[in-house]
Amino acid sequence: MTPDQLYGWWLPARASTYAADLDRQLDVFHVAMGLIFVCWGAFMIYCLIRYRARPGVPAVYSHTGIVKSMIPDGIVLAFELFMIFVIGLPVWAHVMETFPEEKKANVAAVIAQQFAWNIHYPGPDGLFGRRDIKLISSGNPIGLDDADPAAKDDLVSVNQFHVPLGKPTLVYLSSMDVIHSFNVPAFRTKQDATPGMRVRIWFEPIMTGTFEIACAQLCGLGHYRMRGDVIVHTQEEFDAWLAKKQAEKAEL
Ligand SMILES: [Cu+2]
Repeated sequence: MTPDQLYGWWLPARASTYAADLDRQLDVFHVAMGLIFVCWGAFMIYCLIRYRARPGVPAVYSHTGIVKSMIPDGIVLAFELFMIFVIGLPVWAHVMETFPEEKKANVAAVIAQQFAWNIHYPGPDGLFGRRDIKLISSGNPIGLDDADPAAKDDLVSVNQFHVPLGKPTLVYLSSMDVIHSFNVPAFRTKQDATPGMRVRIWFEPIMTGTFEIACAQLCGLGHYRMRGDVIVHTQEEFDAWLAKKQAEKAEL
């Protein structure tokens, strides 16, 4: 897909398994809110006309009928609760609380910093090497401890997040400094990265291509340039990329 096709004048293309579900929520809620807006507006106009000031008709100050007047409120409230808990919650739970199994997923850690996305892949052993803030340098942006055996096969990239098609990617998201927000609009993925916390998020792409990562939390002067790419490969391409990177690392 060209960027024009990906990011048109409306929502971006739906490039993950849950994008369509979330978009449907957006549509349903907009229609429902529009309906409530029109109904309340019509009711207000009705009241303005029905109870307008007229010569010879005195105002009536009365508290009778308060229960009856609560009925429309109750109906709207029940409708809103239905929308949230019956329509909205299952999709929320699917996206935010139903995680893919680590064994069956592509696993990576994303460490946000002012103003870049560091991607840490555990390598073939599936174990993340130890990270130490004291080891951070320009050549070692995440402070990976090379003395740790689990770190030997780890890969690190900056702003380029390579993932395979056809399986979910599980991300351990954290931040080194301030609050950032990991946002991939085409996947409808968005999660704050908070210092001191490591949170899990996941997505499963449904097409190959390059999809923008944006920081969705104003995080400092360079916020605007805190962008990266998720590059979705076929599994074969992804394996080849991993092998190439491993070979490059072995040469160092
Ligand atoms: Cu940021």
